[in-house]
Amino acid sequence: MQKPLVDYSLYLVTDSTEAILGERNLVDVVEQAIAGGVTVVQYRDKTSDTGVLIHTAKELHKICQKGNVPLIVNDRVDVVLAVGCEGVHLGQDDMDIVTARKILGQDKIIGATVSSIKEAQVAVEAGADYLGIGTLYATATKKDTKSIIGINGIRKILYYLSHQKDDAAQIVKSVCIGGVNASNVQRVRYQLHPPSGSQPQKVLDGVAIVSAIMAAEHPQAAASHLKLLLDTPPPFKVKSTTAVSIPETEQDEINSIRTATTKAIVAVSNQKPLSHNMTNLVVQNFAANVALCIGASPIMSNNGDEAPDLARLGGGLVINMGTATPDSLANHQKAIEAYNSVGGPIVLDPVGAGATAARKEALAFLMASGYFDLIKGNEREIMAVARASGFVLHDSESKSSQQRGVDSGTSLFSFEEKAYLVSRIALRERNVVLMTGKVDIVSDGMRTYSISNGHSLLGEITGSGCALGTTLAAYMAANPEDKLLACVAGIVHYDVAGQVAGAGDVQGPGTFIPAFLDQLSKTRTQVMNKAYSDIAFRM
Ligand code: 3NM
Repeated sequence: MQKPLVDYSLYLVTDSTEAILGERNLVDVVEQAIAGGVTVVQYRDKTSDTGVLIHTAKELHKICQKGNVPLIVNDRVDVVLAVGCEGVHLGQDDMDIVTARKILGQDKIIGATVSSIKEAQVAVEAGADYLGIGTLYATATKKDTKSIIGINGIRKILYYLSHQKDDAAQIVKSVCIGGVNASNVQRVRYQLHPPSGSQPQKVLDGVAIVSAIMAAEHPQAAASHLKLLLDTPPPFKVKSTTAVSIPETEQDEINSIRTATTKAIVAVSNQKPLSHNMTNLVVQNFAANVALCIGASPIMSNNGDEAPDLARLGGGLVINMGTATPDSLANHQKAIEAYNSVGGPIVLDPVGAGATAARKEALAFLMASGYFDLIKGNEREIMAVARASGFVLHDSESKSSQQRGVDSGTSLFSFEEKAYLVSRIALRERNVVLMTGKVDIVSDGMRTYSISNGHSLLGEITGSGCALGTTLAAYMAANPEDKLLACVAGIVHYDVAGQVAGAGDVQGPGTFIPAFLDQLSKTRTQVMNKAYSDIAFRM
């Protein structure tokens, strides 16, 4: 017998516990999952006696063979031998791979759980056929996982493997595991594929899933939905179809940004895109007024259940973490799924993300829940995002970046350092990142721009940062072909209006608000009427 060629794309790991399987029959559930398109099955049962394990594995093997899908048994080399199935999956505390290989021979598949470069190196050298890399995200299915390594931890292991000279590292297959479900599977795959034009790198061969299939009410439908998601490019990617070209000279670049900005402002006015805000009470009124003034259509709804209907209207969503609670997070999660599934742009505004442990957790939860086209925040907030994205900041930076309120505080970094951090996060998250401040820095990882318009009074009124999120959601919705330039246009519109309003006849923050709203609307009308000869913005 030859080692089977395995399609690892949708790898089901079973679970026989009450919490996941309930009263249902394991073999029935797995049979449905195979009918839905699962490509490999791992029988994982940590508690049953050997007799039960062998009996169940035999039953599973029959249906796997019928569906032409390999069966792998977790931990138990003896059960693999007794049943004659295709392979074994070994955790770090299980039998070592070399011994298992001696017992099972060359024709069986051996997989290994790894969560670090060192473990990956050991497993590959010992001859593992595939690696189960995790834990990607915290999961209720397995609470005693060693470490949550996130997208970045997985990326590091794949990067390490790509750069090894030996064949074993090149041919070893990989799946990720931990918290993968229908709402994040496309983003996980997308973020683990390097952007085109960058160095070639190993990509994941599949995703390993327990609860999103095993605990689903209809395992067949759940599996086929996941398979469809894996087989189709993510909607947030499909919508941005224009290839991004970078002009040759700086002047050409500025000119092209001016043209794009004018076009984007007109597009928002013409399309009146919905700006759906899930935000805190403090800023709702102001943000809704800002949306109207820039030409968008605001809706302030924190109810996740109506997000799917709203997402179909083609607008953008703002998730503002200002007053995050377990209830609001559950609503946010539903909305993220709804917008991600139709490719509607989402802005994450991690308000005060560095201030408390609860907010740091909320940020990690949201970043695991879906794909954000734009993450915007002040310096402290973006540093919290950097940490959630897997950057290791030095202790001194971490301590001094402890946020007190939601205000921005004094700067810790030079402009160059900030620009570098912003572009690195954008590259890692494969999205647009904006750090607001005296000078706004925005990047998609390839192109980084700074915009130094605006006015100090913008920092003295509540909600100006949140309403910029409202603006940018509408801008990205109306200008999906290049989200970075859509954001630049929105920032320019917003900041120039602030600059002109602040330079006018205002007495202070109170009179600044109406003057600012007037200017937002005037700028737009003038651009629409072509009366605005040139937008005087500084890049
Ligand atoms: N192993 P779900 S995480 C079986 O990190 C298992 O090694 C993990 O379950 C690891 O898909 C995990 O329901 C459970 O999140 C994954």
